[in-house]
Amino acid sequence: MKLAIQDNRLPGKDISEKIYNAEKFGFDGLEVWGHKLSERFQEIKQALESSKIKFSTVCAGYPGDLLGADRQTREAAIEGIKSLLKICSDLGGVGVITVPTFGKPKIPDLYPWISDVWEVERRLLIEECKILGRYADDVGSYVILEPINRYETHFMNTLKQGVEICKEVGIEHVKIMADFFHMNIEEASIPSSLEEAADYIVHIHLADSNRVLPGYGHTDFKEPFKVLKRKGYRNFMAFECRVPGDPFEALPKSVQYLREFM
Ligand code: LER
Ligand code: MN
Repeated sequence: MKLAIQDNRLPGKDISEKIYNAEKFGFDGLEVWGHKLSERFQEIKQALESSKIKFSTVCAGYPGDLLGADRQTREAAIEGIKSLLKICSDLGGVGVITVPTFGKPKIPDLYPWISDVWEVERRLLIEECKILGRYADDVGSYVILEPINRYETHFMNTLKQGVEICKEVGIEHVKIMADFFHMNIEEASIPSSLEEAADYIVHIHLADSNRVLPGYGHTDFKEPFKVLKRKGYRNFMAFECRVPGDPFEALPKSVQYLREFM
């Protein structure tokens, strides 16, 4: 179990200073947003070379929409994710966080073929994940499907729904992640859900119940971390949360708080 943080949560005038601060605060890894990542590739690579911080993950930021209504939108997402998978692999990271779609369904009701839109979306995503998964196998970084809470998407809200998709895709480099903020809304029990999905989890996002730093809300981290330890989880857990007050105080404090349960 290693702690990472998204670069936009870190203080610092540029990526080198942010990475320097991340190391000082006790983090092991860095997650970055995928938008225009090719333009930032060199500076990130260089900054990481003089630090103990490893590259963790790319968080979305690709164009299009995997469950968009037209082919152009879906192809843009597929090509965008492929290009991020390659960059992630070149930076030595785990994979690219992929949210199938945000908001309401865009695919029309296909009555009388399949009138359940969720089923059309599910089948479409499986085919897209097969294309992405074959490419991901080749470059060696994961397509990381992220279940998101119901207020952000109608599609794939729980770890179990994500695991079902991975099983149907059946390709090594298509897996899921677990985000503590979304799980706090959608899962009946965070430890039990982690336990059941453990074999498919390759990444984690950390936030407290209010999406502030761990330690600032009412989410229990002790029991879930026990499960992850028992299941042999070795990958990153990246902070995706608001940092209140002075980051030089709040970030190391939250790291220390979590380390007690790790
Ligand atoms: C969105 O709420 C989220 O959790 C991110 O990881 C994906 O953009
Ligand atoms: Mn997340």
